[in-house]
Amino acid sequence: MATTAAHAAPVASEENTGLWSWLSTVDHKRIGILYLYTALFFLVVGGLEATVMRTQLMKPNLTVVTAEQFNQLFTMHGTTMVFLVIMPLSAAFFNFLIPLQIGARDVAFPRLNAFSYWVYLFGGLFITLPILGWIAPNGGWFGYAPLTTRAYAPGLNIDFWVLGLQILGISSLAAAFNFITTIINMRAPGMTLMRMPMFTWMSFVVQFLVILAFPVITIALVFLQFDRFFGTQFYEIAAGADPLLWQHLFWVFGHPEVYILILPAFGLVSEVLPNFSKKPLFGYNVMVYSGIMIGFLGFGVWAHHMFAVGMGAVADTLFSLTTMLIAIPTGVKIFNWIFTMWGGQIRFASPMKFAIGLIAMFTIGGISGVMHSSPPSDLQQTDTYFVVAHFHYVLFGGAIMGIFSGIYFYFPKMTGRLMDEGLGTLHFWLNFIGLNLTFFPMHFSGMLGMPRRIYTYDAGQGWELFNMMSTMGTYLLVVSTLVFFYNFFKSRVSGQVAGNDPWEAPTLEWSIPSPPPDYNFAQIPVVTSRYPLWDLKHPEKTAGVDHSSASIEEVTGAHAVPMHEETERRTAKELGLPMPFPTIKPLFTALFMVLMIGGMVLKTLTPLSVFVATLITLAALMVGSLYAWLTSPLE
Ligand code: HAS
Ligand code: CU
Repeated sequence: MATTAAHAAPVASEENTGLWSWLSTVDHKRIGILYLYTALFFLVVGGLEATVMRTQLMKPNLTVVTAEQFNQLFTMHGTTMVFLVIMPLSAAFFNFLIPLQIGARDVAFPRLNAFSYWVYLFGGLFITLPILGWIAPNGGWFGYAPLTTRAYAPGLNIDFWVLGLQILGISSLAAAFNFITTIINMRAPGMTLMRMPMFTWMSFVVQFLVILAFPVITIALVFLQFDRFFGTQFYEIAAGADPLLWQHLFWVFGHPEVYILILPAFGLVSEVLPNFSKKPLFGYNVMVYSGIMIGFLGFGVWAHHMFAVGMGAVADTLFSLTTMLIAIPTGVKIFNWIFTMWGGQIRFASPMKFAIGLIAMFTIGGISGVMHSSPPSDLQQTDTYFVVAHFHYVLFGGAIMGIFSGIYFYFPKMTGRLMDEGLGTLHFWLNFIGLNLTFFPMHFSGMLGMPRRIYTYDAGQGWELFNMMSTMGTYLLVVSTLVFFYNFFKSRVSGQVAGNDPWEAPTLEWSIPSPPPDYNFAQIPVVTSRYPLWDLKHPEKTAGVDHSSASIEEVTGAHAVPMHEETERRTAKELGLPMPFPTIKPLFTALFMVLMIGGMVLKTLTPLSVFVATLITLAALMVGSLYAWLTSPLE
């Protein structure tokens, strides 16, 4: 690793670092950091929920929580981890990294970006806080209607869920359009699509999955919202509704959603593995195409979540086949990562440990997925702990491991300091052992028939040992996460100073100071290959790699300006660069919008006149702040 004594201690990326500067920031890097901290906060919340559940299930017939409380815990654990932890952790990287990786000064719509974050924060609090009074959503993260209609779920619980997910969907959609526009329009000269770093590529695919999948759940939720609040009968079986309507809509969203969760992590490890093998990514083109294939196929498999509903042999067969097909592009990625490491100079630093952890753990989860893809096999496994084992291997062993890999890797770019290697190793091993101890036994308890979502069980069914192991594993995961947080906050203050490029990495983000100045690049780089910094510093590593997907003259009509490393730190003003004004208006628009949508809960609590008056007031405030936002100058 390049040592860093020569570099000065890191300075914050803007002169102003007070609270106000965070509330009003439109800088994509700061918004990324806000996403990171908020998602880590929700990780603690979701983790606590899981720990209480595992304590309840440690032994037969415990009474740590009631059945109703348990329902709320598993619903909120799933909802939190999917929508408030993994997606936003990915968003932290979209925000922080994409502009840096493509050589841009910001995202296409910086204020919309701030808006997305604030909607996420307020929406996340809206859906999470009710658990403090045990009135949280209790219908599972999939919220099956008609069980979630007013007739079967009269309380406020599901109202929080329906409205909360609507709010969070707005945040994801706004962000997706923002990143698609950014990637299409704001790449530096010479940064052709086929030269983009793999993280940006996988993120690009994910944004399309978001804009195609989220509208489907939005529609499903609008139906449910209308059934619950205004007496429509979209899910009312007695009135002729199809009992499977919700399941189809939910899983048409829900399956692409799982790839929305995993592809950013795949992108991150595709940055880490070449770096710590000191070799270009094996089969770059195939990696891009397999990511796109996963995205496409992901829309054609949703009914594998419904093999037990009796769709008939033809539908079951078709969905079984499409599901099996997904193993191919996914396997292609696994093998390409392994070939990337093959013959490389491997360094087992923390990011690399987690990346290799992903390869191993995700493969286990992927293979149990392929077992589910066969309907007769799935009928044995569905609604048991076997499924819980499957999706925790892909989500925790895959998505979370990949994100940890990314955090260790990009922490120096974000903060200017390195995380502690010893603590990182400890975190990795505790995490690795804890995760296997928690989730591997679930394959067995599941095969022995233990159903998902039960709050307790009787002794004598052969489940005791496996449940005890799972609970002990969970406690180990708590310890490992504490080690991570300790490392994170300690290194933030006193970690080794990193300098521009502590890992000797190949891509643009490592050419600028850490943390980067608010304008990112003093001079927009001209890119001539996929590995500009290696071409510059280690040409031997990229020798023989085909960089010729498009010539620089083709793209820019100009001759290449050689890339250089930026070391000076001047302000945007000194450089004469116009930067977007910070503004707090998107925060207010987000706040009033969340209050307006969330205010729907008043429908069953207050007289109609109060309800209508409140909603109209909040709508007026939202429109007012939106108007103020749209009419204020940009830069
Ligand atoms: Fe899944 C249920 C099938 C990937 C997440 N999945 C879930 C649920 C979640 C989830 C959250 O077919 C539960 C939802 C709920 O609450 O009910 N899943 C698959 C398949 C894949 C897969 C085939 N899942 C994911 C990823 C997730 C995720 C990624 C999140 C990050 N999943 C299912 C099915 C169900 C399901 C059913 C419903 C179960 C039920 O009854 O409820 C694939 O994308 C995995 C592909 C990856 C690999 C590993 C690498 C490939 C290599 C190539 C060689 C392998 C071969 C296969 C040729 C396969 C190394 C050999 C096969 C053997 C059996 C040996
Ligand atoms: Cu699926």
